[in-house]
Amino acid sequence: MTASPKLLTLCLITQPPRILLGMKKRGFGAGRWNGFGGKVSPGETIEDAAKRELQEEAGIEAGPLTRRGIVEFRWQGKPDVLQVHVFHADSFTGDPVESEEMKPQWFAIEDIPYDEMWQDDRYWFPLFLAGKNFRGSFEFDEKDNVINHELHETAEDLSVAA
Ligand code: 8OG
Repeated sequence: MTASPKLLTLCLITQPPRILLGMKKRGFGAGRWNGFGGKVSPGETIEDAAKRELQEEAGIEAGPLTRRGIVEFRWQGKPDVLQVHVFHADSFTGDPVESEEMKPQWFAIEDIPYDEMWQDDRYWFPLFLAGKNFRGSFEFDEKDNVINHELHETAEDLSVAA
């Protein structure tokens, strides 16, 4: 039986030619570069959670956020489904600072360190970076290798509140 998905946010800030990523220092996904985000709290909108997590993890306040993707993750033989809502901002206020959870760093978009990121990212980042909206679903083995995936661009307006 499939459990109802756990809602998470992921916020990516781009200011071409650069993108802000953070090294996850602890917990789930530790040791990988990623955007900023986490679990949606009860009673919170997904967009408010995205803003809160960006503030908590990188110390900055997002400018207008646009939801650009919805991606689901599952692991072979496990019932849990993570539904990650991917947001984009190209402006923010404040200076990125290291938190207990993340160490922010700017990267040239052409040097995104995919080898040190979740494996699925190299599939969907190109759509994200090309300005497309997307939906996808990834299945991992127990070593977090992608064993199945489905990904498509969508014409849906994902910016509409969830
Ligand atoms: O609260 P916590 O730090 O555990 O939240 C996990 C964060 O990691 C959240 O921002 C969502 C994000 N995330 C996943 N899976 C994946 C993935 O496969 N790729 C990327 N880029 N981010 C992911 O939970």
